[in-house]
Amino acid sequence: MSRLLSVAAAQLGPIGQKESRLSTVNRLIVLMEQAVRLGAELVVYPEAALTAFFPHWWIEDEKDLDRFFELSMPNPDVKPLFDAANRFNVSFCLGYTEIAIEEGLKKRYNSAILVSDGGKIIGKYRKVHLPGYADRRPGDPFQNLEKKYFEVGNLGFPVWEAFNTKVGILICNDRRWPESYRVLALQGAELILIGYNTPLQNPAMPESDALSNFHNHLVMQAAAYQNSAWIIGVAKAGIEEGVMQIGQSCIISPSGEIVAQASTLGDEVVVARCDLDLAARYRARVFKFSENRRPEYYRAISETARS
Ligand code: CDT
Repeated sequence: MSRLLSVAAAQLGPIGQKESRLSTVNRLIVLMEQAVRLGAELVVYPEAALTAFFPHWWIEDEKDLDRFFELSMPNPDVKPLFDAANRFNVSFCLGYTEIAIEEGLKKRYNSAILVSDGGKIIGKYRKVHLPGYADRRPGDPFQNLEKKYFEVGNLGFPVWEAFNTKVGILICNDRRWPESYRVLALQGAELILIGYNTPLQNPAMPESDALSNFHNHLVMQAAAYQNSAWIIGVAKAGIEEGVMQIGQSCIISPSGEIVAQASTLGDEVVVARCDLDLAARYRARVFKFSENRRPEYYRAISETARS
């Protein structure tokens, strides 16, 4: 008997700066319902799926900043999504921005949770690779201030047993780093869930703007193949508060092929039936990590590498 899992990439269009949590959570529930009608057992939402992607703006006032963050999960605003998951008997992965009090100090993270079909949190990941800057770039068409607003994630790269497999989460810029996928795959992850908010433009390197969509798929398709894993990449797309964000949400097989892809830049669901045994087959027959990797060779290099 194959291990089959139907997964939905639930892409979001833009979220307005002033859009209420009620409105956004309703959109997430509509997408969940569509996904369930298409047979999905797991629904994957984008990075920071409850708000506009505020790291694109310089925000000085702490109260203004706080309104983009969640203090607990599920909180009363987000509870209807958990209730819907319970009602529809479907699991979900949700990106959101989090305030945590640690040793009496207020910390901010760019986080994502995996929630079971009973509405229980299975696990949480906090983004490790934070792009951009901590300072303002007045000449840029928009800001990229993740280093100002977030701490580097302190939960490592966890993998959870669920859906008859092992699952890991990455968040946006993490997907550009081969190490992110590798540490999940080495722990046995066969399914990797990724949400992103990716501007079409990179003010630090405008000459690469025409390749933004290509690079998005390049990194995830290569990683799916090299790590023998299913990858679900989900965008918040479209023009959000003046910033054009790429779409291309997709479901990628361990062969590296895209098996389902969104065709719009708005709220849209695509579903694919993922054969988890295909991940196991690629791992056993093509790569055999335990037999063929050469960690002793890599270690010497990673200990000295600086750039
Ligand atoms: N949210 C996020 O991590 N965005 C970054 C933008 C970097 S510009 C290339 C990303 O890697 O998509």
